[in-house]
Amino acid sequence: MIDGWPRFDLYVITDPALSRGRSHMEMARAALDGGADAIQIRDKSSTAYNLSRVTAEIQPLARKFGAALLVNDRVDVALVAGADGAHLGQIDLPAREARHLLPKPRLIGVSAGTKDEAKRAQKEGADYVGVGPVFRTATKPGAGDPLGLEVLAEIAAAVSIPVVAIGGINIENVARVFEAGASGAAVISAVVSAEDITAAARALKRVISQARRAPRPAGPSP
Ligand code: TZP
Ligand code: MG
Repeated sequence: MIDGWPRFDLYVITDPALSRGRSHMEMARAALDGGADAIQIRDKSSTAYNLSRVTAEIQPLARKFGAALLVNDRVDVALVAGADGAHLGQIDLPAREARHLLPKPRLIGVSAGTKDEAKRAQKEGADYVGVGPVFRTATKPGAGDPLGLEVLAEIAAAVSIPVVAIGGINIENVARVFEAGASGAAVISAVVSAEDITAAARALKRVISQARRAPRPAGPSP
């Protein structure tokens, strides 16, 4: 496991529904070439068999790039495929139980849409929370209304584990999620639907690096 994890400046989710026909491996390779720090394999329609094979194939590549590889929803697949971790929604296995199957230093991420969900995920041992949708997105129709940057900032202030913002993030708005206190930006369409996945990831990474260097606006004094 790599020192300093989880550092998820740019977290790219490979969803074949939005990939213009490109495979998980093609998406992952191109995103890693563009500087993605983490890859999540997300495939709601795949069999466990295929998902575990694809994940096992991508893992050595992610390792070579020093990036984390996570599997959406499926702790079992992450485990057998040797992935670095799993990302779990509110209806997936609870983080505390998932941790028995994926002991540290493997990573467990949990989706949270409220402060309470984020705090519970932290208490249950999650390594990071995915918070969203921050902006409006057509990618996940049931994801609900956008939280907006203020709620993102409130959630980020309420937990000490990293907050990875998700939902409708693109080159125009990515800096704002870091200004709001996120430590990472997770994207699907802005990268995997781009004609040139590597260029899209690289451009986002450049803006993220600038945003990280910019001083944070002073918050309320303690
Ligand atoms: N969870 C909350 S919003 C979302 C997920 C998986 C979709 C993010 O996709 P996009 O294309 O980056 O808006
Ligand atoms: Mg899920």
